[in-house]
Amino acid sequence: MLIRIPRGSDPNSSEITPEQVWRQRRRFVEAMGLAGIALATPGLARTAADCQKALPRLKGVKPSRWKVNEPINSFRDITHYNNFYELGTDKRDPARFACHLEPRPWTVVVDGLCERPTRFDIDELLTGFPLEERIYRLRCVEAWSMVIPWVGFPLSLLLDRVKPLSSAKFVAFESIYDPKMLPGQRRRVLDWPYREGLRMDEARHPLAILAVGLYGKELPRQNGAPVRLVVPWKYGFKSIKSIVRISLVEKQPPTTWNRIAPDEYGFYANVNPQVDHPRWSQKKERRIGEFLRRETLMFNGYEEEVASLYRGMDLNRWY
Ligand SMILES: Nc1nc2c(c(=O)[nH]1)N[C@H]1C(S)=C(S)[C@@H](COP(=O)(O)O)O[C@H]1N2
Ligand SMILES: [Mo]
Repeated sequence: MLIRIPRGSDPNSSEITPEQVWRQRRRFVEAMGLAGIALATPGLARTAADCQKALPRLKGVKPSRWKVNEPINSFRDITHYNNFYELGTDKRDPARFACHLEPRPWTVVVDGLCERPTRFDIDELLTGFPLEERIYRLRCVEAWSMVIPWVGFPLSLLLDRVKPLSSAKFVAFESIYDPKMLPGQRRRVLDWPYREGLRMDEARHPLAILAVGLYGKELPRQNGAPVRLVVPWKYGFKSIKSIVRISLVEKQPPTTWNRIAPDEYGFYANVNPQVDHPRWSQKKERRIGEFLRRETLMFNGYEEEVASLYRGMDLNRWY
């Protein structure tokens, strides 16, 4: 995401050194800041490459009819160009700091307006639900995109287990909050923990999945291990990573980006080439690994499946 992150540096230093040198130095100092924090914690004994090698292959994964007929991005691209602010704000930071995130032990609490609030151990999620491969486009609001072979299961199956009450109109999601594990959380770049939300009918749509893997293996940490949401018709920021809580609620829940910049990031965040972001056009996107930009598709190419969810809504207003 593009935000103006408050910086602590002295504004006058730009007068002393040429602008570019100053910028480079500032970037270096920032990178060192995170690396410095990182070195002080045990995770860095392993390199990101070690963590990736150790990813177990998921068992019993079935192919699904959901596959985009476009080249799939490489494992390298998918794991080295990430947005995961808990692990740093640069696209390369999540890979560098990935090892800090320890995906076991892990529980996901599902609670709120339901008959059977439940704590799921992550391994119950891996073995207790039918895993499918879903090859989806992921389109970031920053105008780049990728095609990713996720492994996961429909979110609706998890919701069924807890038996939502009829008063539950929205689903709220919360990422892990643990500044010891997540060096990026030691700075207030965002209002931690990261939060997202869906309307109940969106959450129950068959395209919305909880992903527990990609390329047939457990999720790499930088992609949101051990479990993250994937809502392919919406901008990537809705696809919240490293989830620890899913709550059924009556009112539209607050979401991280909407709270930071409500005029830029709406609750709905449906991919919409016809509605410009206040600071740039949404008409085109750069597929990572390609040179020419592509036309962005309405609802990220899933119009036929999801347009009915928004019938009658003014998408200029409900962006
Ligand atoms: N917890 C958390 N989830 C997050 C983010 C984040 O910073 N923190 N970034 C979002 C954004 S903006 C995008 S584009 C996608 C990127 O997912 P990927 O790195 O697996 O491609 O994750 C989303 N989920
Ligand atoms: Mo994004």
